[in-house]
Order: sequence, then C-alpha cells, then structure tokens
Amino acid sequence: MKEELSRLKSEAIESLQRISQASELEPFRVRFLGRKGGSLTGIMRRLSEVSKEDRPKLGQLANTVKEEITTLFEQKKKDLAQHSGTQTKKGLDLSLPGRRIPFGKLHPVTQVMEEMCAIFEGMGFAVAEGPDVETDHYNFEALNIPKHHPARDMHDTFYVSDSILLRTHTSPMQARIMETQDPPLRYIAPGKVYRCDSDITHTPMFVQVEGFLVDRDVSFADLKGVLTSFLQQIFTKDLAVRFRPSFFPFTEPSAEVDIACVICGGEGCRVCKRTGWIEILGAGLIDPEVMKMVGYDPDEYSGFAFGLGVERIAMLKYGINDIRLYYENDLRFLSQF
Ligand code: 2U9
Repeated sequence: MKEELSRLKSEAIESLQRISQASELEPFRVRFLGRKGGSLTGIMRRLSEVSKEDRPKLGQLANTVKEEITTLFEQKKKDLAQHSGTQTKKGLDLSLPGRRIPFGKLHPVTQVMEEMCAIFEGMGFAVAEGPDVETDHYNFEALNIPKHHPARDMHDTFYVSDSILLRTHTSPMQARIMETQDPPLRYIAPGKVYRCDSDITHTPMFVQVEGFLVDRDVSFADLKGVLTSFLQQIFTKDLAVRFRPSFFPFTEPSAEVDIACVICGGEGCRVCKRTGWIEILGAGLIDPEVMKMVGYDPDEYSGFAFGLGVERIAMLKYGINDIRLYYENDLRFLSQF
C-alpha cells in the first residue's frame, strides 16, 4: 500500500503538470480526490484490511499524500484563474467564451430612404440610381433651368469646372431615363445631393427621393393620390394632406405639399410654428418644356414629378430637431435607430 500511495502521488503530480485549461480541473479532482470512486478514497477504504500495527502509519501516510495532492491542486486552480483571458504556457485557453462583436446598423437616413423606396415600389415605381457628379446640361439645362437662373449661383452649387458639378437634386437621373426610354414610365431616383448650405435644417450633402410618372392622360389627381398614399404609409396614419400652389422651373403647375403636424396633430405647436401644418415635399405636373427637351410630345403625354428630402422625413418620424446630428458620427445618437 505504501508503494501504491507513492505511485498515486507521482501520477497525480504528472497529471497536474499536464493540465493547461480550467475545464480539466474537475476530472482531475474526481479521479484522485473524489469521495466516490477517487483513487485516494479507495486506498483509505482498504486500510481496514491492513494489520493493526501498520494501520496508523499507513493512515498517516495516506492523509499526507491527500494533503499534498490537494495543495498542488489548489495551487494549479489559482494559477489557471490568474492566467485566464491571457495565453497559458501551452497556448490559448479555448474554453473561454468569445468576446461579443457589436453589430453595426444601417444609418437612420438609409433606413428611412429604404422604407420610402419600398413604399413607392409597392405602387409600381422602379428604382434608378445615377452619378453624383453631373453635367450642367442634365442638372440644369434639361430641367428648364436656364443660364441666368438663381439656382446656378456659386453659393448653392458646388462646381467642379464650368460645366461639371455635384448634382443639386436627383432630377438629372430622371431626365436621363426619359431621354432614353419611351412612356409609360414610373421611376424613383434616390441618392445624395449637394448644396452649399449649413444650419440646423440644412447640410451640404443630403439625401433625396425624387420620382416621376409619364403616360397618356396623367392628371394632378393622380399625383395627389400617389403622394397622399405615400405620406399616410410613411407616417403610418390617416393624416390630412394639403397642396399649396408654388413654382418650380421643371413643373407646371407646381405645388408644395403639407401634412397635418405629426407632433401636435394639427393643434399648433413650436415645430409647426403654430400653423398646424408641416411642409414635407414639392411636386407638380412635368413642364411641357421639359417634355420637349427629353423628346416627348407634350400633346400626347403628360406626367407628374415630386421630390422629398429624406432627412426631413426622418426628423419628423423620430422627433429630431437638428439635421447636423445625422452627420456627426456620434454613436450615442446613431445607435438609437
Ligand atoms: C424631371 C422633371 C421634373 C422633381 C421635383 C420637386 C418638385 C421638389 C424638393 C423637395 C425637397 C427638393 O429635397 S428638396 O429640397 N423637390 O420640390 N422636385 S418636382 O421634378 C422633376 C424632376 C425631373 C425630368
């Protein structure tokens, strides 16, 4: 039994030396020190079979071996705890749980843009994207904005050269489509646009969704139907919509469209400047001059067009009061959406 104890001690020391992961500790404890079926417990149980003279000595020896193995085991446990999370002598502790990698999210403006596109797609519009860097012709000339028009002012437009610029709206894309395809057409053009402006309601880059429909016998009533349906879907309620006469060079007649204030429901508050209405988009029937410029006969075809600022829609949906927050890359703001 003396030899058995000595062998057991050596085996335990060797096993402990091989342990490099916390998960291996419990099987070791059960094997050598466990109350039920542990090797030491087995030897101690057999002490009753030993002669009365040898029993005290062997009992003492068994206790000493048990204490030694227990001390070494506890020391190993401490060592592994200290090294957890770092490399052990034998390599990585693969039993540790992995570090959670935070998921990114789509920018709130992208989320709302995608939502807007999905609503128009539901009404049969196709999506078309085009270049951010445009020619003067498609950004202005083809849209009935002649050379002297104030919209061409250096203070509004970022010019790359005399005839190349950063598009100030996504309308050039619509002109390009009309120029190359025959009616009937139903398209939306989402994307970034650029204007030299910066305050709490303007940023030098912002996102627009513009759209148009061209066919025979298209009327202002069709425009009203499509836009009212869109606004009620994006704000998920049966809200009141009103059309006010306005002017755009590319549409005639033109309208600015208001919705009943989403904050106060039309009662009058700070956001709607006590009017009960919030301006939300611009629209109109495509000007016959634009129709001619893209090669359509305005006596045969008519159409409507509209333009929406995505940041503005998102501000009203989420109650954001400063447009610049979108573009400061502050995760405390962005992660809320
Ligand atoms: C073609 C013909 C007509 C696009 C239109 C508006 C009215 C409009 C503004 C809304 C808010 C721009 O982002 S915003 O500042 N847009 O009011 N846009 S009609 O009309 C077109 C476009 C292309 C060939």
